Amino acid sequence: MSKKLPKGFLWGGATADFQYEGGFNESGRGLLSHDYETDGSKEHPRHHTMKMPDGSIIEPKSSFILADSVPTEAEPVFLDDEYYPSHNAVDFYHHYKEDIKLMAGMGFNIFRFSVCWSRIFPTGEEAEPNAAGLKFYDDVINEMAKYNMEPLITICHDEMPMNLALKYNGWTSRKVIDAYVKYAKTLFEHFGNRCKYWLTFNEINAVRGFGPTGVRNSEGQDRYQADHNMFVASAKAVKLGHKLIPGSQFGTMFAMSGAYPATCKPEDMFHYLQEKRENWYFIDIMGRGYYPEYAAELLQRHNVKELHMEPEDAQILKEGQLDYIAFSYYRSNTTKAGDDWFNVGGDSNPYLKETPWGWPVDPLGLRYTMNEVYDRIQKPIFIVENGMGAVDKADENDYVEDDYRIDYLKDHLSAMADAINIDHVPCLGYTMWAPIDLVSLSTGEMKKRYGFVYVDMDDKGHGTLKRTPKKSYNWMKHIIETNGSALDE
Ligand code: BGP
Repeated sequence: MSKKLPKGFLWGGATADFQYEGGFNESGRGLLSHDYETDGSKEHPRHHTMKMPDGSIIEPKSSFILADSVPTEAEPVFLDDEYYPSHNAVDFYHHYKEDIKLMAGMGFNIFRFSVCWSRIFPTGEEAEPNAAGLKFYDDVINEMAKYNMEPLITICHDEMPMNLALKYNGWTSRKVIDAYVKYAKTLFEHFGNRCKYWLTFNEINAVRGFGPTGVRNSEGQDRYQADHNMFVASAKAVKLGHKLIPGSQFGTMFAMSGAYPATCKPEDMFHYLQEKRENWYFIDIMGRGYYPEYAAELLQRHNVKELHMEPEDAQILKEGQLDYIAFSYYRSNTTKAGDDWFNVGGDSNPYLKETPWGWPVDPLGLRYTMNEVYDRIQKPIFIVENGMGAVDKADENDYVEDDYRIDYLKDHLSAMADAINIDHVPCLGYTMWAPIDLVSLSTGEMKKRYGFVYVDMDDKGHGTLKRTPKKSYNWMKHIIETNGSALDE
């Protein structure tokens, strides 16, 4: 079966503001929940730098995989001897014209980026948005329009203005729902005439803890209350967006790295079912518009006594259902009875090779996941992140021969094409993570590179920031110009 994709298929790349944009002191941007997060590595997890009332410094681990609780009395503090990658990232803020031109050179017709919430509302609570912040994204979108590239805007990618985190304990408070809806409304009114596709949140099923959700406690009651408030915020935004932008399409992005039972032992199979529900919980509520029956068992397992819901919430969830289901897919893992419920990495699979960061490579898992999500929700899907983090060795001209990345992408895109052409899964498009090298979310490293374009910068932010296309750049260009047919070559 040919790998050629349907006409109008959206081809592009995806990024997140605090990993890509920088410009932390520019255009009146306020502090963001990630600004106090250090770099790290696979062996040394990233952490926040915080000060206790007695002056002592604490370092709570900060990734969503390892999210330590942050004491109520701890205040964020910048330390001179720490490096904070979000401040400059790879400086898209000053390189956007060059980067968009490079993306257009590959034939992208869509570019997924996230708006930095604290660039629009520096504390999250201003009466009026920050005009200079809006102008930056105006400039970005207008630049994209020159190349007929449309935006896919992530309204909130694992972040919030620091003020909202500290003042309200992040998403545990319904005050943050109001702040988010006001922020989303500002984006709809300002960019709605140029943006049809929106994502209300990024990896909502995986985010937790202080950096991603502003919540000091990353487990149990607080985590699931925060999730409920995010469901309501998303549904309100979807409803409002549909009203303000005719023809708009809304998704939320879910982390959908697949899980397999480690064995066919019934206990492992049942654990697998329950672990899958750790993700379905989010997709079912947002994609179908109501809490599923199994939620009671799941919440009990997570020591949640009772979620606070307002009487109108059920109706809001029903009316604010997603139009499409977006997900990230990088890997799969295995699970067995007795494993932790929050098992992001999961166990490895003896049948699969792994990347240097231990992520199993499983292209068929992508086809499986596309089918599984569509079978269940019956709404179009959108693959908004997929890619391979690898150590690239650049030559003296900064050129990288990344055949391993080409292999990874070829196999995954072929599996995607089979899901679309053979299994008939409706899929709006594919945005690869991340077209230009940027800072890793989980480790804060630069050397975990994903891009088609090499950026001269090291793990501590040193380098010229010069952009150089890798071998995969021209390969991807050819795939896009043939709308997938070249995957057969
Ligand atoms: C997803 C996030 C991204 C991103 C990507 C790759 O979880 O939505 O922000 O970074 O994974 O992960 P990492 O950067 O940790 O390799």
